[in-house]
Amino acid sequence: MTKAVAAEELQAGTGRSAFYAKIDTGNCAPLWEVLSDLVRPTPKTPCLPYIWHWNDVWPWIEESGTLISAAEAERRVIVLENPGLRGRSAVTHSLYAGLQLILPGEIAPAHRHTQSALRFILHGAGAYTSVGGERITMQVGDFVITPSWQFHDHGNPSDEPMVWLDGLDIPIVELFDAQFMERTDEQSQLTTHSESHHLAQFGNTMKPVGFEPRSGTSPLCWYPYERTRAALETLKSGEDPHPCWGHKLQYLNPVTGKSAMPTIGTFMQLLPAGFQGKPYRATDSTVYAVVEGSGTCTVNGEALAFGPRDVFVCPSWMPYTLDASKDAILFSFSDRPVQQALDLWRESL
Ligand code: GTQ
Repeated sequence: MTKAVAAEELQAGTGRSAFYAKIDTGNCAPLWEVLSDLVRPTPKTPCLPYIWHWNDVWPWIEESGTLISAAEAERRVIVLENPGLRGRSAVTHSLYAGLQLILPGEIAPAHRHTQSALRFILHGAGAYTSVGGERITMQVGDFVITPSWQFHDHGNPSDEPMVWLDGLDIPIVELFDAQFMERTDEQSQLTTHSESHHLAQFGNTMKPVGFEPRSGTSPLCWYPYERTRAALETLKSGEDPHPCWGHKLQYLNPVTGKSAMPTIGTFMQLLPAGFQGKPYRATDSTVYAVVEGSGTCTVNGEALAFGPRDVFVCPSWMPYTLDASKDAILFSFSDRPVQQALDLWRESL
């Protein structure tokens, strides 16, 4: 091939497809065809803004209770699948969410897995989860942690159905192919501690002398709503709300001062009635659950009107605003601690 012909071919791009086909047989591919998709000026996510209204999903949750028991299902959960990620059991690109129903008298048997889980209680009172030898009876608005590789079982000795939002790092653990899970013969674990033992140990900005953390997850597995709500009310009466997020607190591991869970950041915020938030965006796609009040989240121009027990998603880097018509209290979670640990997290406001 002469130099002149080579230059012409180069210009026209002929000969490339034959080359691609040739290297394809050896599991090789040309970067330049995909580079601009791989290394982008700003984030691109398959995750879409979406809201699950409680009134729409509650009949389906109830119906699931007539079709399968908690024992047979192991966990009777309606998975919240992001419309941009259907079939992948993902609420955002990195996290999983579902609505778990446990009926009076039921037990969801003990198991453990490397995935970490959070429970955020939406409906009912009196069901418990046992974790680390402590049986935690849950109320609406409580945030409960199931740390990685800790046995946990759930039960409902009350006389009403209970529903909570499960948030797990399933897609993150899947990315690393680091999944393990185990069952045990015992249906429910022996309880060695009273309900508020860990709260007494770690819930007062103190810790037992001699305590050394064995993992990054908070040794305090239960953050009762009563306390969180009281804190937000105090902030509301004592300071101006932040222009984007109102009064917002992050749940912490009281021993390390870091995020309560190593892979999932968890937050609770109060938007005072009449609040009209300024636009905000961050690289952590965020799942919100409404505890009280109502308002509108506008994501990329799309208005999501929310009320109690609704769950909605704000995807990575899409600007969104939060407005409240009545005092609104929102729980939220995202992969922020993972992004921060990897020097990836960014926000703009
Ligand atoms: O409660 O252990 O929503 O293992 C998904 C997987 C809940 C649980 C889910 C689980 C659990």
